[in-house]
Amino acid sequence: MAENVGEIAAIEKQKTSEDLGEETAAPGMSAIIPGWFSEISPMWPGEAHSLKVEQILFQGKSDYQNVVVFQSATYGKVLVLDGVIQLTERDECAYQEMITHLPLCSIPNPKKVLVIGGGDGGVLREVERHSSVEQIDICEIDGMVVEVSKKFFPEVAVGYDDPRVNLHIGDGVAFLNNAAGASYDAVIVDSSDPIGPAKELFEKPFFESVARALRPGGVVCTQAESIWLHMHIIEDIVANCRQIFKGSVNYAWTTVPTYPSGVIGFMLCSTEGPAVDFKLPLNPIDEDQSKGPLKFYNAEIHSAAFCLPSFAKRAIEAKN
Ligand code: 4ZY
Repeated sequence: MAENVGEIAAIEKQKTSEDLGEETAAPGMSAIIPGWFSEISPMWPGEAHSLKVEQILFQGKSDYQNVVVFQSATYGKVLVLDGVIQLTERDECAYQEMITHLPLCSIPNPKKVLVIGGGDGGVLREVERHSSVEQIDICEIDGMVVEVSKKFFPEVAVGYDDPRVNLHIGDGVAFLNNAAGASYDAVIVDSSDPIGPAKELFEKPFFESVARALRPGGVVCTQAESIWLHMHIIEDIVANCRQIFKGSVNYAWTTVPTYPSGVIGFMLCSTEGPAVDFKLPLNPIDEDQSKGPLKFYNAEIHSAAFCLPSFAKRAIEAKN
């Protein structure tokens, strides 16, 4: 870990947008218009969302991916992994609050929670709003993501300050395989896209490991891509989850303006045991003002997140 901090200090440079012309070829930083960051990926061919760059704050290469932080003109600081926007200061609340509170508000008194991925710490910050939670384990593969978040995104990385958190830097698949069976009330999988280090987190054996680690009636919420771009991926996830999770299996979605197509989805499943109705939140979030008010999540948006456009509803129901 200390090695990573040194690496960050060594490669950190103060760059202005004028420098960007020569940065266009840099891995993980693709700009089609000078002074702009454009998100180009085979995961969304033929389109590229762009943000105006004011200053590049950090560029590094970890053992797993390229890591970039830049100051944008309108979305605050932005974290980019392998050329894909992971969070912006302006809209991170939507993703972090929804991926966390959709599962945790669906079961009474969650106590033991596992986060896979989520190295920026934002999901931890949200889990901590639940006073019933006694233990939060997090397994993030890339130590550089944790260090960069602590340095550039303190309001997100604040999640690491809670004594209930146990951070493990390592492979989430191996961590789950070594976890005791039936040990977690909830597992939250905050992954990047299924190319690169997160690929295995979308595959059937991973979902089997999650189900094994959950107690009866325990819940999982995984990042499950965009209905506009990735219906085929979603259909595969749904088909696998229906085979593995014998409680409920539901798809929900929300808006995140800086994610591809402006939306992102979540797969929510429960294991056999006490029934879970994900559409009806039953566990309130504590009104602890020291953590600041929720910016995005509320009980109405929780239930609404499960209402799908007809094309997505048909495709998902066909997997029943
Ligand atoms: N970690 C959340 C996330 C997932 C997918 C994409 C961006 C952010 N593309």
